[in-house]
Amino acid sequence: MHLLVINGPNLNLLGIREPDIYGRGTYNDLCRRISAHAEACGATVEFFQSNHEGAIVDRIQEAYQVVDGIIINPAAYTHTSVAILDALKAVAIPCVEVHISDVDAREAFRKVSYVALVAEKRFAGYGFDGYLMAMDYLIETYHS
Ligand code: CA2
Repeated sequence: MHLLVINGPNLNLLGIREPDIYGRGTYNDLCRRISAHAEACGATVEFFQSNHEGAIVDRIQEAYQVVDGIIINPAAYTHTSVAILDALKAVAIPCVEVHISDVDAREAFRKVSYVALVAEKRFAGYGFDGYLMAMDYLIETYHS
């Protein structure tokens, strides 16, 4: 199974600020943990991080007929982006939404998620483990 992990704006700054909310691990630490888990599961994984909505839309479109599952933390675009929602709908690739923090326990605006309208599952508030849980879900559900 070939998976794409997409991270949205400012997640490249993980470990630099707000460790009480997002932990002390860096973006590279996150990618290393996901890669190790993918290898243990016999899956392959590629990573994409961008601070730009259109770049994320482009990357989702490029995944069409190439990628078997998408794990996405759209960060702030979770709460605003119809464009990312539409791209995920268009490619029709099984998709799981991940948030490091428990978005439902924070400000009211973080309770809104456009991506939730297309994602099959959401893991929020589990820190980096949420990405691994998303991977397990996709492998259990779609690996034949
Ligand atoms: O909890 C999550 O994973 C979020 O997607 C993170 C987003 C936030 O806008 C969402 O509501 C929830 C923000 C990511 C910002 O990442 C930072 C990393 C280091 C320092 C500051 C921000």
